[in-house]
This record gives sequence, C-alpha cells and structure tokens, in this order.
Amino acid sequence: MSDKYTPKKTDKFAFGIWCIQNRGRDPFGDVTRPERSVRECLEGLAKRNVYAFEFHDNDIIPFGASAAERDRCIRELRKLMDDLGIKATVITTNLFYHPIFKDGAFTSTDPAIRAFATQKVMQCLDVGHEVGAEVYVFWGGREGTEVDASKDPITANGYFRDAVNFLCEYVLDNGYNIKFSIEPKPNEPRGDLYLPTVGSVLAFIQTLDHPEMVGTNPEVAHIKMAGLNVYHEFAQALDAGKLLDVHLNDQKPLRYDQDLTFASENLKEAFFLVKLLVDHNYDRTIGFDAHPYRTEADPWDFVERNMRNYLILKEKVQRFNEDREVQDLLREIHGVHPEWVGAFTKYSKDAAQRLKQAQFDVEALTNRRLPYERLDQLLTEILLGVR
Ligand code: GCO
Ligand code: MN
Repeated sequence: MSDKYTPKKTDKFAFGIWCIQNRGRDPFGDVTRPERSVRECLEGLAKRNVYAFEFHDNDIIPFGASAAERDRCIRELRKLMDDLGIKATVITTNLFYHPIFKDGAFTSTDPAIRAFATQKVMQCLDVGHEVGAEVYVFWGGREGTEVDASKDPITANGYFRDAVNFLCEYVLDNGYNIKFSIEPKPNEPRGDLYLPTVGSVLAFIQTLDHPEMVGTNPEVAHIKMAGLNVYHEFAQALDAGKLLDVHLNDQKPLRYDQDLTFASENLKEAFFLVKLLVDHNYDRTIGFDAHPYRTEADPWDFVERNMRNYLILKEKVQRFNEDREVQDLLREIHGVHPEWVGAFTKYSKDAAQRLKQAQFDVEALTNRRLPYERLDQLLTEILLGVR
C-alpha cells in the first residue's frame, strides 16, 4: 500500500543497523528472532526508501578482524550501498560489548584500555571516511560508575576530553570530513553515566580544543529516562547550533531503556519534537534508534511505522501551523505591547535610562487573558483527528 505517508528518499530517514539486527535478547531472556545479515537488513531498508543507515564498527567488521578481513567487509559494504542506493551517514564504535570495556573505555582507570579504545575509534574513523559518513557518534555506554569511590568524575571527564581532543586532531590531520557527536544518556548499562543530558554535553563541548567539530545527537528515550522535557532538550541542542543527528524512539518515563517505536507512547511529545525540527528547518538525517517489540517476528512493520508516524505528525504540524484559530490565539498571546519589542535587546546608556524610567501598569499586565486551555484543546483535536 502506498499513500501520502509512504516515505521518500528526500525525507532523509535513517535507522541504526543494530535496530534491524536486534534479536530481542534482554537481561532475562534469550533471542526471539533469527539472525539477519547486513545484506538482508540493507535490502529491507532500501526497499522502503530509507535514505541512510548508521552502524557500529562491529556491526560490519567482527571484533579483532585482520586487516584483510576488514578490507573485505568494507568492500562488500560499499558495493551493497552502491547497488541499493543507500548511504551510511553516521558511524560509531562499539566501546561497550567486549568485556575489556567493563569499567569504561575512555574513562577506564587503565591507561592501556583508554589507549585501546582510542585506537579502535581511529580505525573506525578510517572506515567512516571510506563509506562517506559525515558524523561520528560517541555513545558512552560504559562511561560511568556504580562505585563512586572508584573514580573522581573530574579526572574521568579529563580522560574523555583528552581522547576527544586527540581524535579531533586525527580527523584534521587526515583531512576527513567528519564531525563528532556525543549522545547523552543518564544511566544504563552503568548505574550512572557521565554526560547524562544535553546540557552537560553542551557544557563539556565548550571545554574541548575544537568545539566547532563536536555536537550532539539526543535520544528521546534517554531524555525520558531522566524525566526531562524532550522538546526542550532537543531545542537546547538546536539553539546551540549543535544538533548533528537525532535518535528518535519512545519510552515510558523514568524506567529502563525501552527503545520503543517513535510516537508509540506519547503522541503529544512526539508532535512537538517533529514541530521543532520542521519549524527550525532541521535538514540532517532523521535517525531512528529503537527496537521492534521482543514479541515481533521480523523488523519490517516496526521500520514502516516509525517513518509513518513521523510523516503523519509532520502533516499535523503543518495543520497546526496553518490553523486559523490557533494562529489567531498565538497572535493574541505574542502580539501585545509592540512598543517594547527590541527595546532592551541592545545595551546603551540611553536604553538603560529609558528602561529605568519606564512606568508599567502592573495590574493590567498581571490580569491579561492567556487562552491556553483553548489553545491546547485545539492541538488535542488536531492530534485526535477531529479538527
Ligand atoms: C542505547 C543507545 C545506543 C547508541 C548506539 C550508538 O542503547 O542506549 O541509544 O543505541 O545510540 O549504540 O552507539
Ligand atoms: Mn541512540
């Protein structure tokens, strides 16, 4: 079935290949789905007009592979990408699965493990360059603690900073066209992870030698695990000019990482996230990082509904933005006292003097009508399909 919510390449959707390969294993139970080859995954994505995929080094190249084996994997991958017309826009390194990383990669207390992790990332950056990836993601799944007596967080941040600085120089030295993106998460698999929120990542970036080479890719589920506002967190990254990729999915708040289908849990939150990306002309890939339910036999209904939900919500955003009554209400809310617009955005002695002498009708300002019940109801009716 094809309709107006059928994805097109120009929608620029992307999936982590690990999402398609996910076999339903969890800490309490074994796999529920058969293994799927890279070819089968990419064919299924390409057939559904998915623009790109994201991958970890070890999704494609086995851990510890010889140079010849690595070259063969990359050759085959590039051929597959050409044949299918699918891009690899985002690449990342698996620094969490192998037990060598049990106490962290860049924040391990062992300098040899930190060096090993940095070497693994350099090798992955070479692969990223070969497949044309533009963004390299750091997701520090093991970068954290259960026992805070084991590590000073400032020292650990310093280790991470040294690694990112070194790797930025590596990219510059080799002339790669790759930017770094740090993905925040509050916990899991560690009891507490470093760089838990967008705000902490943005602050960390400013301490780096090349802040202009580093941004962030927030993930819906990670934000909701911390009980924060998804719309506001993504907006903070966008406002800072640092939104390099998005990891869309969904999550019941304040629980383990559930990686549910985008917009399957909270439609209104998902609506505002799409609204943010549309209103502010976000034009990079729309990445999904979620898993099919463990009860699912194959990933394809899952793949289709993530994209479909996004496109339906995009239409709802357009409807909201064009709704006469909504726009009248927004004008009423924002259109008051035009004489004050910009009156103190730029400092001068005169402006300060004028502001000091200004008289305000505090009672009138306090008593202004704010028709938010009506505004929110209009959105509810748009979302429920009755408007
Ligand atoms: C998670 C993360 C990961 C990362 C991915 C990239 O499960 O918490 O979202 O899926 O995004 O592994 O490194
Ligand atoms: Mn993610």
